[in-house]
Amino acid sequence: MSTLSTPSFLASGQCLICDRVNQADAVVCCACGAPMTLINEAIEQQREPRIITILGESNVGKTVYLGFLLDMLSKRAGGLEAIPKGAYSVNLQQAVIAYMSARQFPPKTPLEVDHWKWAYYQVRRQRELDEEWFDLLLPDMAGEALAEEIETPQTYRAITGLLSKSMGALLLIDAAVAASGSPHPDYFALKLMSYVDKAFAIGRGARAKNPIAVVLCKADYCPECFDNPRVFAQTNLNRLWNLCDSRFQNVEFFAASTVGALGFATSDNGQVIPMPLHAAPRGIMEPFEWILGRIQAD
Ligand SMILES: Nc1nc2c(ncn2[C@@H]2O[C@H](COP(=O)(O)OP(=O)(O)OP(=O)(O)O)[C@@H](O)[C@H]2O)c(=O)[nH]1
Ligand SMILES: [Mg+2]
Ligand SMILES: [Zn+2]
Repeated sequence: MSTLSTPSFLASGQCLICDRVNQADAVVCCACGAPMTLINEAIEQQREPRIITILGESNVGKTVYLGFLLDMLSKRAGGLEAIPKGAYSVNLQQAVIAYMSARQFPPKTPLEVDHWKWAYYQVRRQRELDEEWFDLLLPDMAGEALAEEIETPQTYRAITGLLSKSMGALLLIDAAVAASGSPHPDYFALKLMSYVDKAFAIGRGARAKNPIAVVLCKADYCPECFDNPRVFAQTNLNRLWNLCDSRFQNVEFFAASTVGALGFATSDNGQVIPMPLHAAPRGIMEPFEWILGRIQAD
């Protein structure tokens, strides 16, 4: 039996995400659906994990991005040493890499919170061995759940809880759709950031401090994103740009893409499906490293 006691920041059986106290044998939190295994990890490390939330509409590429990010972390990209905690932390990257190797994109993330994948990682800079480890919790939520939560706050207690506890966020946007002239990604991001503003607010009128990396995904469709993501955002996502400028102190813009070449196939029902012919991750680590730097500087 473990001799470790519950750390002071947690009550016994308290959910790490929404703070509800659950029965000792609960598998998922009865209030928000988050897995209770996360608590065991916090108890073992005796440290509260720092949460970085990946936000974005359905189909922007959250699952693919996070899968590649975790995989690169476990290969020590960016001079970071990262250790996954528990098999559940490896499931997401394994699934994404397996699909991509089979020249397919992974399926949509299910709406139900207990089907989301949560990655719990211990991270530190490899070269600075005297540097302390810190724990990161990176959940992969469903974009449709997030959309419902924004329209009707508190629908998904896991999202409400996650944002109120997040140290930082990655906001993913479909750059290809924005570049085509559609205002839709800009409006969605505007709603999302006004929701985030409430969660991160530090006082009336003050601009939120938590770092937010805006990631322009699928930049392989519009490579000009890579040249100057800020200019791209100011031009194609002007409403979002203005809100960030008014309400957030710590925002940076990045471009990312995961595929080198795409092929297209037709499904049985006549739908055209993109197929990743080969994976070529680009710009995946930069937003994450930027957030880490900001969080550690605090
Ligand atoms: N060209 C290109 N397409 C991408 C890239 N990443 C994702 N996609 C496409 O975007 C689709 C959705 O990616 P997901 O990662 O499943 O999106 P998601 O944000 O997790 O969506 P939900 O799970 O519904 O919230 C994929 O099926 C691909 O068609 C990329 O880097 N380049
Ligand atoms: Mg997904
Ligand atoms: Zn909970």
